Amino acid sequence: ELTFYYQPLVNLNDLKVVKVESLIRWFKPDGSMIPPDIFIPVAEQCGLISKIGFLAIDCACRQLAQWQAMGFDDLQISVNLSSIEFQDNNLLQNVQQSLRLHNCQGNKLIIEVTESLFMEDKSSVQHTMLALKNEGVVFALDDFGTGYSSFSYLQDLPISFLKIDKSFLKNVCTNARSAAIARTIIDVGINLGLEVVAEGIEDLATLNYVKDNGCKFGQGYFLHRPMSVEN
Ligand code: G
Ligand code: MN
Repeated sequence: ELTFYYQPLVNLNDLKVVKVESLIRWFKPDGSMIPPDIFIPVAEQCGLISKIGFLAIDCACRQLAQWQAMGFDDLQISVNLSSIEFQDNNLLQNVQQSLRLHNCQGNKLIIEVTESLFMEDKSSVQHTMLALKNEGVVFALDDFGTGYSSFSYLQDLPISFLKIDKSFLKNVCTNARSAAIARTIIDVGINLGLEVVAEGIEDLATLNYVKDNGCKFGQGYFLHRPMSVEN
């Protein structure tokens, strides 16, 4: 009953799809959907999360290989991992296994983590990230600005993409504070040499705002909704 939806991420200059984010979905036989923020914490508590983490990585690599075989050579795919999934002892091994099995280059796989990871032991997080980076894997910091936005972790961890949380972009055109926060996060990302992604773009005005402020990548219902691979 677990499946993956895929939401494209575009270059805001030409609107070309450059990456795809994989999003886990649980559809019950009656067609109803249980959102991941409900079942992931339960899976974490009952010990099933390790299998879900592996499934997410393996399905992403398999799907990427299929798209590459269709000619989308430069496409990258991202997977969302919770802090508990990220700290799974088998993570590195699982990533290596899936990359090899599906014949994927590590630099085509992006792992999205959230700032909650910043509450864990920095040297252990850094160690895991460096080991994965050694395989080519790239990191994105998701939902940025809503958690423990530590500059010290931003300084020390090998993060390539900063994803501005959608809550700041929702009111960018009506709320001066949201606009200031969005603009400031874009500046932080640019000044740190990171690629900035605006997520949750729902209209043209928001797209133009982030683009005019230097944001290179965007994602959101205005551009593309998450969809099944058939769609
Ligand atoms: O935590 P993360 O940023 O990975 O969450 C992605 C979630 O946000 C997905 O479940 C996706 O369906 C949802 N999402 C994607 N684009 C938009 C959007 O434009 N608006 C809103 N409200 N949600 C979105
Ligand atoms: Mn994400």
